[in-house]
Amino acid sequence: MAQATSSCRICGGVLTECLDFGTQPVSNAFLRPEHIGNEKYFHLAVGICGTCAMVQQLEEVPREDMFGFDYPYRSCMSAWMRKHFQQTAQALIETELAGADPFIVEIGSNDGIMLDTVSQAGIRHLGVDPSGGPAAVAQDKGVGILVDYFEESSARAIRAKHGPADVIFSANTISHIAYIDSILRGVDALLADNGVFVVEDRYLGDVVEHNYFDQIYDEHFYLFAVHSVGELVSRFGFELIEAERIPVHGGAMRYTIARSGRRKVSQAVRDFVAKESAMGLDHPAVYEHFRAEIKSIRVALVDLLTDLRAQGKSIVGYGATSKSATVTNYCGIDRDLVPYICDSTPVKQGRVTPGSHIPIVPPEQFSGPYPDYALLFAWNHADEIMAKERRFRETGGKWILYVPNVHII
Ligand code: DWN
Ligand code: SAH
Ligand code: ZN
Repeated sequence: MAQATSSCRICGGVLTECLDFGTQPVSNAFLRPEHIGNEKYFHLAVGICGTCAMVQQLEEVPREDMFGFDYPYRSCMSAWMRKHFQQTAQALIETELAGADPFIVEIGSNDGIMLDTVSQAGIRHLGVDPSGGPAAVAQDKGVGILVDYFEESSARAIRAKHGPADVIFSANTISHIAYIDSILRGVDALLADNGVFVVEDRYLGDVVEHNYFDQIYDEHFYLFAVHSVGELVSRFGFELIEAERIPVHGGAMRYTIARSGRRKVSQAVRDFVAKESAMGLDHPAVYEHFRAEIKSIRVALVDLLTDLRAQGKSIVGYGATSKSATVTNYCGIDRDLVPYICDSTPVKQGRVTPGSHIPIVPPEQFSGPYPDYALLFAWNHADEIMAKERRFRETGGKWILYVPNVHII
């Protein structure tokens, strides 16, 4: 049963525990085989605030354990995501960045997937990201990066050096930052009076509706909804003025935030808030159904993989995602069930997955020879990967997916 545990990081309200995944490793800590046994674990549990409705984790992993030079995620691995961020950048260039000498700051710029387009347009920009590995990739493309954590102090230093930002952009990052109050004070210090703070992140409504339980892992400290983001920003002198659905990562939202009273609030914001309330997203009861669904996915997936292996079928994983840490460790999937995972990220290859210790190999190994089944951990890139690996199905191979339920394609 759900129980009250601790207090909200944002407003101090009472948190009700909704989901408990037990002990989990740091999700992006892919390790060299010789380092097995030397891993960091934490307790992955999620609660909802009775006051501001923000869904958040109950235990915080120290930021240095998650991010740093070795952070292996490279946003540019997906052609779909490259196109998405080119379009996002282009739209900002034509609107908010159309004035004289505009300046944009990105929080969590990774390998420059978004700022590359801005930089090529000759617009003043600065990416801020503490992970030196992906930052070096961005710098090689000519994107300006400050290798640091964005927070109030670094934001003030950027303002002093470069002046106010017309746009502060952040995708799939501020939800990763437990100290989000410092982020918003930093935005307040850096943003121009009529500037906008644009945030993209996976949407809580989709996570609950489509059983995306693997979107819950250490980095996803907060799970945003329109209502909770509106409440959050209002505490720091801002207003949520626009909310738009975006077709990435299984279902996401773009939030546009301005200083309070500066811009008109769109009807879409009010409509989403009403819809979320009707769904019960702001109430712990909605998570009881989600919790039951997660348990049945675990049973169905492990049963399927075990049966297939007993029949002598070969199975490999595809996409060593951060999400796969929750799937493999919560379900108890190890290399006996899935002997290896194919992934196109060079820095992940030759390593093993955190906790479950499944080796990661280059995608070239997928076809040599094809397995009978492939477990698609990167389900959010299903169209792109299935198109790329079309010969797998043409030659009789089958994909296994586990969201919104376990099924075979
Ligand atoms: O929020 C986050 C998102 C933006 O990225 C971060 N917390 C970390 C990360 O999450 P993820 O690791 O679950 O992201 P992806 O984009 O689902 O990861 C896809 C993985 O699959 C990558 O390791 C690359 C790989 N891949 C591949 O092998 N072949 C991806 C594509 C598109 C491919 O064709
Ligand atoms: N924006 C990219 C990357 C998301 S991964 C995309 O959507 O694909 C999250 C990124 O946030 C990582 O590159 C990580 O290093 C960065 N990050 C984590 N904490 C941060 C902080 N306090 N300030 C800036 N970036 C941060
Ligand atoms: Zn709260």
